[in-house]
Amino acid sequence: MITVYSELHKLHHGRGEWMAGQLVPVFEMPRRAEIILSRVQEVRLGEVIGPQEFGLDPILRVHSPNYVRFLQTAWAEWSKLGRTHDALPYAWPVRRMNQGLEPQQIDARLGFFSFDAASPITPGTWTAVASSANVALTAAEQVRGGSRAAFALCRPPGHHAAQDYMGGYCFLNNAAIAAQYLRDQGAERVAILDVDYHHGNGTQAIFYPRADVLVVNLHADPRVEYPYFLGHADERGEGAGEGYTLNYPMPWGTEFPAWMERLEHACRQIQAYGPEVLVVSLGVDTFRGDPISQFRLESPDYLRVGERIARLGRPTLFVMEGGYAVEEIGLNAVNVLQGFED
Ligand code: Q9C
Ligand code: ZN
Repeated sequence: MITVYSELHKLHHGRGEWMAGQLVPVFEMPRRAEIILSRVQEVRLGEVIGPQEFGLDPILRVHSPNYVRFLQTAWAEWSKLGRTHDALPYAWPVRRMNQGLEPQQIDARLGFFSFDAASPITPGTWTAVASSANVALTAAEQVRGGSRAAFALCRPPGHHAAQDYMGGYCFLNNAAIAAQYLRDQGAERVAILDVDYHHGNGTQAIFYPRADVLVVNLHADPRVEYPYFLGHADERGEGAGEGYTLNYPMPWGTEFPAWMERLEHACRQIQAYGPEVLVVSLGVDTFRGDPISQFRLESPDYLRVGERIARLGRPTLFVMEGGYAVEEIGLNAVNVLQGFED
């Protein structure tokens, strides 16, 4: 299968993220994508191509204009104050504080357009996130053009970003942008299967009222795990979208057999929906050795994951999301793709 990759991801390299009362070195680092690329090349998965430029239109089909403008200008506004270190928010509007009016000052804007302090903005962040979206869109074009599958080696990841907020290392929702693009190019029904350890709150929020994009999440229970405020089992969509959001929260310590039971159930729901295209939000932070996660999948398990997804028999776009056991991330992610292919 073809991999789409851009070196521009390296322009996004935060120094620290806020965790447990401390600024700690970022987990979401450029080396992640480099190791995945090396593994793609090592196993000769297929050709590696660069992204085409799609411009702002497909991004604006998912994200609000104000939010996109914020991402484009945040670093300039921040550095105008003489700040040379990464931009991070420190104050957020909560219940009964903000009526949706966009603030002017950069610290207020950072809080207004985010839900955590784990997603630093650096001088190259906009260029990197725009190129990550182009990577997903280019891979979507491959699938649209008749390929059985394509791999978007996206970095930064995207599934925590919603219409108008960043968070969880995510700025633009690459999978959602690709899914919307596939809809706009004529696919009647698209399914998104999110297997990242964390709930894909951004993707869920974007498609929550809609029946034309089925969103299925397998993830750690938000009662105990980030992103905490979305992804419970009783969230099933709203209005016309009711029944088209499916959540499979699992406890800390979940092992592969229990995880695979949920994947089996999820795949049957996807089969019944009958999507023209499948988008997989591919996180491998379900790995036992992941430094911020609590599931226990082993490297060979990822081959089985790919095999099961392949049995859905749909044109499939894999979009890279999380995974922080950096030395093993290439093996684990590419195992899914190899399992899919054999
Ligand atoms: N104690 C993705 O996998 N911080 N994002 C969690 C854990 C945020 C993960 C802190 C994790 C975001 C794309
Ligand atoms: Zn994750």
